[in-house]
Amino acid sequence: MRIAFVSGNREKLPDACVPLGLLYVMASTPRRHERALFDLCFEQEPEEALQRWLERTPHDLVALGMRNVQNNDYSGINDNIAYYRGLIDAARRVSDAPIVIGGGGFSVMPAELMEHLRPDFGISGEGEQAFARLVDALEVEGTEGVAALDAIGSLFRFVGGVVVGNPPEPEFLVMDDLPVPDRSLVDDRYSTRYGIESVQTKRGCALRCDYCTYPLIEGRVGRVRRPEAVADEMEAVMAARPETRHFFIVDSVFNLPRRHAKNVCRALIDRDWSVPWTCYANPLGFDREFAELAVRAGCAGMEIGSDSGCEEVLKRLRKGFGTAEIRRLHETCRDTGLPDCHTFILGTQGESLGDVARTLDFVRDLDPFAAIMMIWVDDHEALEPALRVKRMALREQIEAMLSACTPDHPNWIIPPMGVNFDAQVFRRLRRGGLHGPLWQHLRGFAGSPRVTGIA
Ligand code: B12
Repeated sequence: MRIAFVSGNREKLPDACVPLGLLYVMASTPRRHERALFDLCFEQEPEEALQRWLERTPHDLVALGMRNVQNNDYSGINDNIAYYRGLIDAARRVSDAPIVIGGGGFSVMPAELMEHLRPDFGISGEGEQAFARLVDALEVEGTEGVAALDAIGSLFRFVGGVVVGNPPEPEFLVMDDLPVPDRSLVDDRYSTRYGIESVQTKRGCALRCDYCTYPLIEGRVGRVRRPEAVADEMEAVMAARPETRHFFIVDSVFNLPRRHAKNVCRALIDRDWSVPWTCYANPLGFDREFAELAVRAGCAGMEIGSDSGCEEVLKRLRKGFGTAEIRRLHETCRDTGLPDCHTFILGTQGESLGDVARTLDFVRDLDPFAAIMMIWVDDHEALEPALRVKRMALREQIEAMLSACTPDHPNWIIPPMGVNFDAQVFRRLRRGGLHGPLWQHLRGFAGSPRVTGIA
């Protein structure tokens, strides 16, 4: 079968991200199939570009990667759905091939997206095995073919006009069994313009944070890679793309399990690794030895989903840690010279304005290297009109509080209000030769602005 893989993602904030998930799926597609990749990230007119490419690329199946439903301030959900619907319609105008969609964005709301986007198939969660089995099943005709489709875990399709989703596979994939993504297929502009690469050291997150969608994508069962395989992959990326300036370890939380994270750091140290990298970290399982190893292994900073400075809110969000653990993490970072950036989400369900004020006080007192302030976005349609009005008023009050704080906190980033976060800031940052997350360039520990060129 000839498969046309299409990466739909065009988001470039905070960075353009290589289509790692789609590359994993491609790498696991049996060699007997022809595979071609088209990445829409840098296309000016994506629908037209897709049509032109499909017209000149013989194919029997279109495999579309959908990474994001939301954008950075979580305001763009409708835009992204309309965009992907436009891509599918455009493909249909020039191609009769079935369309299968998958990716992190698709996986967070697969049934709804099937309805909105109307592809032929959708695969939710890890795609490697399910996609390979779908390709096989599509080659089988009649009732046997239908039975083969029924047996594919997390496959969505229309049966009698209604969306039907198969139950997930009982087992998750073993990461060391998966072929490594082929970076030679990746557009040069990811490394030449943005300089950032992505690497995954494990899948699965056992944490139970109330709102989190990550387990929908990679499950709760942790599956780690051999640390040497991670280091091999990172070295291979540098050999192929020496212009790479930064890596992002895309694991949901890198430091859990702690032993694995330390071993990855040790594998990098053994190879005198020096290219900076960033990861997500959690106050649980964060100790001094890990921080020290990470610094020696080239870590340029860690992003922590601290979420709140209020004990009750942290409990309600089922974070599993309190403010004491956040403080301990910050002190460890400060003592080991590891920049820490904490994300806080203000105005979650049940949170009062007083709770928000307590969180802002907590952040001021904590004084982390950087803080990212998000405002909770409600699903307005699901709210009673009276509650909707109340929640909208709370949002306005939170915005007013944040506006009052910003002059004193140059190291606070507030994406929903465009504070220290818009396309222009990023353009100046990259033009100034600075790579990696923006927050790492905002200030030094002493509080003095480190980079003046971007303010
Ligand atoms: C690391 C990460 C980041 C890093 C990326 C750094 C980098 N250089 O790569 C940073 C911090 C920059 C980031 C930014 C954003 N992110 Co982010 N990110 C992640 C995270 C944790 C991992 C993504 C990843 O690379 N995974 C590893 C790859 C291998 O997995 P994968 O892409 O999911 O692919 C697998 C499956 O999805 C599937 N699959 C993938 N493609 C296809 C295609 C087909 C045809 C099929 C069948 C299957 C398939 O198979 C793959 C292999 O198993 C995920 C959450 C998560 N745990 O997955 C969120 C996530 C992808 N991000 C998300 C979002 C929204 C964003 C942002 C828009 C802003 C934000 N608010 O966070 C920006 C957009 C950036 C961009 N340019 O697109 C959402 C997307 C879904 C949604 N809710 O809209 C996620 C799911 C988190 C969430 N909130 O729910 N992100």
